[in-house]
Amino acid sequence: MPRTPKQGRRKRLLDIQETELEKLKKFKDQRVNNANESINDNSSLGQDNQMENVILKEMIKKPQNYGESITMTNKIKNMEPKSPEADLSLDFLEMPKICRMNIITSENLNLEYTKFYRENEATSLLLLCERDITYNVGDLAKIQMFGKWIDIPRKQVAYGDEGLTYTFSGKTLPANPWPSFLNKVRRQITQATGFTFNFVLVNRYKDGYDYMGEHKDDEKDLCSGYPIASLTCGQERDFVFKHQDSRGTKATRKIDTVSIKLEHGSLLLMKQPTNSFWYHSLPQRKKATGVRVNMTFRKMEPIKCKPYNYKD
Ligand SMILES: O=C(O)CCC(=O)C(=O)O
Repeated sequence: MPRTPKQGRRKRLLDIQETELEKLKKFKDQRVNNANESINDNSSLGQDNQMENVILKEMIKKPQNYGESITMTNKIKNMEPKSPEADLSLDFLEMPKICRMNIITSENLNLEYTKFYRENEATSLLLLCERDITYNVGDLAKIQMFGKWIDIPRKQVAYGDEGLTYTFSGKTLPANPWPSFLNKVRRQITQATGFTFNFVLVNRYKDGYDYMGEHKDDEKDLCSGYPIASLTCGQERDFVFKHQDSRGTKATRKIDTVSIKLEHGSLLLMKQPTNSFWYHSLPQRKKATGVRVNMTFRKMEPIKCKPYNYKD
């Protein structure tokens, strides 16, 4: 008997989950083996290899090239956000056993980059985001640019500890309570990096037409000098850093732009003094067709957060 559209959609979702589960089982076993092998192979790591999670740091000479591109899953295009049929579990999000941080530097640029989640986990996280995140609309989805209020060219929402807000581009965003899956991601990033975070800004780019313009994350309500951890899932996109002295028509020196392809499941740590000297942006890439969700985990200074006023 032919399926109704609803039954068809339900079947597609079940198929996706079944395949993901099978792949995950295989991948989980393999990763435990790999992790054990790598730890055994690196006996010279000293104390670190006694820890449950090992952080390795590697210097990258050429920051441009970060491996094969990931074709974004088309699955989510068929999936309705908050679909009651989708029963994704947090067990998908396993802590990486080995975290190899690639160090990317230039003048006053201090970044660390790693493929944090494997493909399957990153896809599950993306599916969870697509299902469970409700993005801001109306005034909360506008920012001020050259005195005019405009709709942001993407979707955005913030989560964090009670009472925190983030004020930028003339707008104060309140933190919604942590959903459990984002709390888990936050804990895992802390375990891997050693840094704690009390706030996350989530940006969703429906395709390569959505973007984020050049800016610095140097607002007063951020804990000064503290790193920002940027986790990406979905469509791979270029993330571009430009030194403030080398920007636009008023450039006083030539400093090479640093462009990083942020892969599905990747983690970028922006450490000080990067945000005092470098602007960053996610430019349009019109050939990119997939959805991308980015989470920037931040540490806000509670006493510096503006109270949220619903008239803001
Ligand atoms: O989506 C991205 O990777 C850009 C995020 C970003 O620049 C920000 O949240 O300040």
